[in-house]
Amino acid sequence: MRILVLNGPNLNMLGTREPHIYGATTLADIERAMRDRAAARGVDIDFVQSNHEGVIIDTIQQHQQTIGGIIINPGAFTHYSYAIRDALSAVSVPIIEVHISNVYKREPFRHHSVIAPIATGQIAGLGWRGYLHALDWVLDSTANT
Ligand code: CA2
Repeated sequence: MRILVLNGPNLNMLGTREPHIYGATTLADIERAMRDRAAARGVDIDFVQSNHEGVIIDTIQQHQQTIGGIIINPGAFTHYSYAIRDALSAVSVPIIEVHISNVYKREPFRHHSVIAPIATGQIAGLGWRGYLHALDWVLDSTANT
């Protein structure tokens, strides 16, 4: 099985600024941890980051026939991208929305996700480990169904 892990705008900057919000872990660290966990569980991951809405949509469309789940941190697109929501809506695999920070403790504009209503579930505020929990959940739920 392959799992697509998608990260949206500015997440390539993790670990360089705002460590009080996002921690000191870089996106490369997260990718390494996820590849290790995926290998331990016998699955492959495709790990993609883009600052561009269209690239995220193209990636979803290109992978949709070959993946068993999507783990996505859409970054600020979370709060307003109906285009990414529509692309995800066309996919029939589990979709987990991940946020490193607890968006509900932050500015009001971060409290609303246009992705959440079409996602299988959401993890927010558990730091970079939220990605690993999302991966475990997708693999556990797929194994039990
Ligand atoms: O908490 C999250 O994971 C977010 O998806 C992160 C997004 C933010 O717009 C969402 O509301 C919540 C932003 C990521 C920006 O990350 C940076 C990290 C370090 C330096 C600059 C940006």
